[in-house]
Amino acid sequence: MKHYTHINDLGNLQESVQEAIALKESQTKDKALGEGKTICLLFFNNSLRTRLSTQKAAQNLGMNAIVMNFGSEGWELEFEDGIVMNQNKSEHIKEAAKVIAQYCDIVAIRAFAKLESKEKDYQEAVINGFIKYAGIPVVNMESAIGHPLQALADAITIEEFKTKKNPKIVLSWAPHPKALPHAVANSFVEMMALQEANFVITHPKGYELDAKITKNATIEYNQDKAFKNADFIYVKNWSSFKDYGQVLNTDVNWMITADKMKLTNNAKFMHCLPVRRNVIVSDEVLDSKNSIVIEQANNRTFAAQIVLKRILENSVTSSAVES
Ligand code: SN0
Repeated sequence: MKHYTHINDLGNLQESVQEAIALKESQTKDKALGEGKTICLLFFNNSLRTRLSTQKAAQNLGMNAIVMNFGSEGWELEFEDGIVMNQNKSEHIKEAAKVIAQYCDIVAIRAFAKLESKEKDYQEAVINGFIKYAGIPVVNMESAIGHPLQALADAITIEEFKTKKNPKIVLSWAPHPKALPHAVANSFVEMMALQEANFVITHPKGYELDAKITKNATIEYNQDKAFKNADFIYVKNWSSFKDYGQVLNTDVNWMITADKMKLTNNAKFMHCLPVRRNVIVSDEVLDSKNSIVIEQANNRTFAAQIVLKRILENSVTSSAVES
């Protein structure tokens, strides 16, 4: 694997999930693989889990990690070609990416959707700019369209907690005061397409995700119906895709409560975090023994470690071929 921008880059998902679970028993067994190698983590947006777990994963593999909060500390980057840079943007991606690539072996990037223009967000200018100009492996730590590290951690968590071969897994929208990106939901749907499960998406009308991503998924607009006999409830807010970036609905009845969870088959509750208590989910559910959000967050380390390991192994093989 050269870059990790999408869950499909892994190849066989189940193999990666099993390898990640096995890794938990001996986290530093591949320490020699990353010795003398450096990863740069560039954040254009806030982070807690992604930053710490990816850094931890890199350290488990013997790598050095350099972290930069690019959004607040970097020069504002220009991504367009041939532009006269006489406005507020100080540095072009061409120089920035090439310079950064000299300091590290892998670059990992977080650059959320701005939710102002679908066309602009879908260009994925930041991540694609680095792929184009850096010439080193690029890892997606949540881009405009996807969050594949989260999706891999989710797959690991489901594998660990499922009690039957074909569990019912529900992705539910829940209300939020801010307009949030589609990335987490998109990658979850794409990951679920690679799993054996009875998968249902539930959200109010107007919150349909990109039809290209949900093309084979079942959508149920009645949340109560969707929750019936569910084994996992995965909750996430996202803004409208059709009315791009708009908050159309803040109906509190979509919040996940203990009563809603009673409709399920004693389902596990999942959320990528950070989560707004008593807006997305009631305290009662989040604090219940069925909530596995902390275990889910723990799996971010092993998801990142599998991804970095695959990239490091690939670079060892490609340099052996070159020499
Ligand atoms: C991000 C999102 O994509 O929805 C990151 C999730 C991993 N979440 C937020 O921005 C939540 C911010 C908030 O104020 O609740």
